[in-house]
Amino acid sequence: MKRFCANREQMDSQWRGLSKQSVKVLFILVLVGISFHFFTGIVQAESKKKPNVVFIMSDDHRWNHMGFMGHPWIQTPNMDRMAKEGLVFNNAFCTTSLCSPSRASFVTGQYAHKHGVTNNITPWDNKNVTVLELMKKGGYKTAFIGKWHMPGHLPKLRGVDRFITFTAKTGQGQHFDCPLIIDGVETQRKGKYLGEDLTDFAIEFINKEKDNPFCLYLSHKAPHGPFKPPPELKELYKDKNIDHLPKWAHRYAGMCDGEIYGGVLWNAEAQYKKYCSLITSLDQQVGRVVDELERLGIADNTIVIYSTDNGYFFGDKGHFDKRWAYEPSLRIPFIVKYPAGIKKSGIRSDEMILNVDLAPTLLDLAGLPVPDNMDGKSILPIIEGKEITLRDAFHYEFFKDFPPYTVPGIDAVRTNEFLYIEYNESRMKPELYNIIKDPENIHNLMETPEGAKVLPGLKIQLEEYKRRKHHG
Ligand SMILES: [Ca+2]
Repeated sequence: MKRFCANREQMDSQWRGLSKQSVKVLFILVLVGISFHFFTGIVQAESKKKPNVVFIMSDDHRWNHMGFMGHPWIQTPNMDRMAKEGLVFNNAFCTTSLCSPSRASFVTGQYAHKHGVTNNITPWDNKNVTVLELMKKGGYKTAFIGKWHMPGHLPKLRGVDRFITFTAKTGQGQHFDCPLIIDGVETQRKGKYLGEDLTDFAIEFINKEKDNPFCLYLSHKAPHGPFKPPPELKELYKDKNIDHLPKWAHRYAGMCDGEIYGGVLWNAEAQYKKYCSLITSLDQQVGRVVDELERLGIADNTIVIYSTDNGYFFGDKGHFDKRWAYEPSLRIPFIVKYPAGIKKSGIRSDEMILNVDLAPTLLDLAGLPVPDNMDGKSILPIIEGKEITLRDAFHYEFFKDFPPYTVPGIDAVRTNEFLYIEYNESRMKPELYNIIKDPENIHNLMETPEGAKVLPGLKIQLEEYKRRKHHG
């Protein structure tokens, strides 16, 4: 018994001794385990963290008016840097070259004939589902900041944590002192320059949501007319010449094609320089957003896309503004900066991409399903360096505009080589151009041997587009 007790005491003592050692060991093991699990968790969470999205849209930015595109004097250092560090799409197009229809196409991924905003006076139907709504459902914090410019009442936009916009001048806004509707409350903004004001709100949103996946849709008015740059940039280009513009952009050009206002009364040269100054001011605002992402240390996992709603004529074929189905009107800039996703920076893609591709691309990026009723396709594989062909042609549509605009309804097919245009309810005859040989769309190939070779195929293609347009 004693022995037993002695043994027991010994055992107890040994057990107590062992117990202390074991507790230490266990404690260390648990600590190591917890730490390992904790840090692994962080790494996994970081690696699985959904990318943030910043889409910066401008208004009427002619596709080649950036320094990196070879413009002789325009200053766009921030866009140039985006191009250098990111990916530029050489062949990006809008499916309708007009503000409201194209904006609705960007935000819904659908053609105008589907989302219903066919021109600047047909109302936005709030049954339309926006990409922001889908991103919100997918766990993103979302904001629409800037120019909404859809006809009809300002919608109670679903799926946005912030909605800052304006209704001034029928949704066009104004570059100075533009009242904003901030989450439904109209607020005076005396002394503010719109581009800067919107960017301030964008930066505020980014800072607030920097730890969440967020999707910011920042929609600028610039460089849309009236061309009113900030005072410090007003004279920036006064000593530059406009020799690089098409001859029709010069003084008397506007007298052709009924464009007297654009060419003569409007003083194209002075207006053009202000337009370019506006682009430079826009570039500064783009730079502020990109810099802020870097300052916050979230630039790597944030995709920044810069584009515009439609192209812009500056005297090409005697036209100013947009709407027509010619190259300067169809083409839009499209730059992507996404350090974590782009395998090789500073490259150009020749893939044909469209405004309707934005929404499916963002959903794809977020790992969310793309609804069947979206017309666009995700360009994410191209961004990630995969060799794929999305399409080799697209349908351009334009719905008859209202007075004083005289542009008729248009259906056109644009392939990589040809542009075939038909006009609706108009006496204007079809036109056909070889894009490669004739990028300025001067030589109509209708009723020529070259045209006769390709016309049948293009007509079949366009008929198919029109069938889908009218019958879904
Ligand atoms: Ca526009």
